[in-house]
Amino acid sequence: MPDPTFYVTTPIYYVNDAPHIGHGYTTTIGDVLARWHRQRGEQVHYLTGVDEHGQKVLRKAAAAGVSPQDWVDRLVETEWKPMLATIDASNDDFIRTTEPRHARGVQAFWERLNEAGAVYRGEFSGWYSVGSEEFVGDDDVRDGEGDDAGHRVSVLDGSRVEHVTEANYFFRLSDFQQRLLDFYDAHPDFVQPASARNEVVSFVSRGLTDLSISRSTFDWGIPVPWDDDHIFYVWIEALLNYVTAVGYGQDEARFDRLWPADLHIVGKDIVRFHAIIWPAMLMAAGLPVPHRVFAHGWILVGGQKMSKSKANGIHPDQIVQTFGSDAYRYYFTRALTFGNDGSISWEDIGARYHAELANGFGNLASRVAAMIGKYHGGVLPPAGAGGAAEATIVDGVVGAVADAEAAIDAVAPHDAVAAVWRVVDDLNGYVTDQAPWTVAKAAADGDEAAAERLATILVTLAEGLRALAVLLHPVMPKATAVLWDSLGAGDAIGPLADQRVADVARWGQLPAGTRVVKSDALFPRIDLD
Ligand code: ME8
Repeated sequence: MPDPTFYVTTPIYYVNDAPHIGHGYTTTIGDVLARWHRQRGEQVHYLTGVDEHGQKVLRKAAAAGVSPQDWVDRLVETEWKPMLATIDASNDDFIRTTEPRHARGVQAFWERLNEAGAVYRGEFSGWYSVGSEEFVGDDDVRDGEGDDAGHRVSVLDGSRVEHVTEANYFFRLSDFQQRLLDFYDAHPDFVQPASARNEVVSFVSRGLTDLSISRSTFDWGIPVPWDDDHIFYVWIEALLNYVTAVGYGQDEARFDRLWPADLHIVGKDIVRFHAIIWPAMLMAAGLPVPHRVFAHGWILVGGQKMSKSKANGIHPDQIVQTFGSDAYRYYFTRALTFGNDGSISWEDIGARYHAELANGFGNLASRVAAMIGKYHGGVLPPAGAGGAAEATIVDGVVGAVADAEAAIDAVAPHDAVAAVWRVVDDLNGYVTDQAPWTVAKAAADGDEAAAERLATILVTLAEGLRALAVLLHPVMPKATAVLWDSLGAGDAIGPLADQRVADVARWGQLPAGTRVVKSDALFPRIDLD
């Protein structure tokens, strides 16, 4: 049996501008899930990338006085790829929609739908929002206010709309209403969380109109193969990145192995595209539909949605430079409930950094290594028989693993970290309760039972840290690698990346004689003034 595959994606982001922590957020959560699934032994494929076509990018390039291709080439190299390194993303691929592999797959896909009669030629006359690259129905526009006075805006997201009339090709989306409703019924977990599912089901229940799939008034896009005067509408080619990146139309064996995707992670702004238009396109092509679309909420700064167009966009670099990439990843995974909106602030990041990372986890790691150094010369002793306190620690790890696994399956990474953090708290409580320094004094005075007890305590703590290094590796890859080395686990057990979640609670993996060396502080205190 080959290892099961887990194919997870982020949206592909528009390269009209630099990334901010909203993009960093989606990518971080995707990365935590990808790393966790790798630690289960699954064949993970984690895809992210950029959406390079559309009028938003075109206009930005024009305003900068460069060609759109030059604009995207520059931003991808100077901003978007570096962002992935900044947050320590472990994506397996990065797709750009200007790549030939994408254009070929897009053209093959729509050629197939055109030949199947799912496409017709018509005229579009209505509203278009360049901000959200979306056609907006007459009932969904209103008069703008403030800066937008004198313009019409979309009620969906407040972006300005323009009236366009152009010859277009249309996809018979309206044919799919019942099939989609039946599909949502048969697959209650397809769109999550419940708020997103309700939005989607009620939208489809009201009826669907056919969708314009081409544009004919500018030429920054992928050409429609059967009509040179048209390019594809940006969304209906962008969605196809999820299949063109894994071999659609080019490497059928690879495509069959990876498709359908297990999970599309998206922000709630784009759930309709992913849960209505995308499955309908796939159904029309006779292709399997992804297993799950999970929509997360907004990161709010000062109570407002952060966005590229507002001045409140924070770049991931700004946080990573102060706190490091591990703390960045930890904060966004732990502090926000995935699926809900959540406010962030520098004060909150600093408070969690010190309370949870520096004092809670980092201090535990350094105390344990220091005690093994002080009482046993940095060499792990053989453990004596454990008692009730040790059994509680082991049971706690077993429970944490089970709860974290369930949380990962439910796409609740915040709950997974909270479950693992119970082990941090248990171990800190265990140190206080067992007071190894007192036991060490008795052992030094020649009490043999105390010497054995001390050994048991130290080994229990080292094993507990070993478990934490594995369980927290998906969230904090750097600090856990330092901890792993400090525990001598690389030599004694093997590379951290090869450890399996299923083995974490198996005690006794660090043999007597393992050299434990105190590392630099995992999370040094930071002067936030
Ligand atoms: O929509 N909070 O690209 P985009 C949390 N190209 N997440 C946020 C956020 C915020 N304040 N702001 C943005 C597009 N995001 C299309 C996608 S996919 C085939 C095409 C995240 O650059 C969130 O994931 O506008 C949201 O869905 C995405 O960025 C939108 O990125």
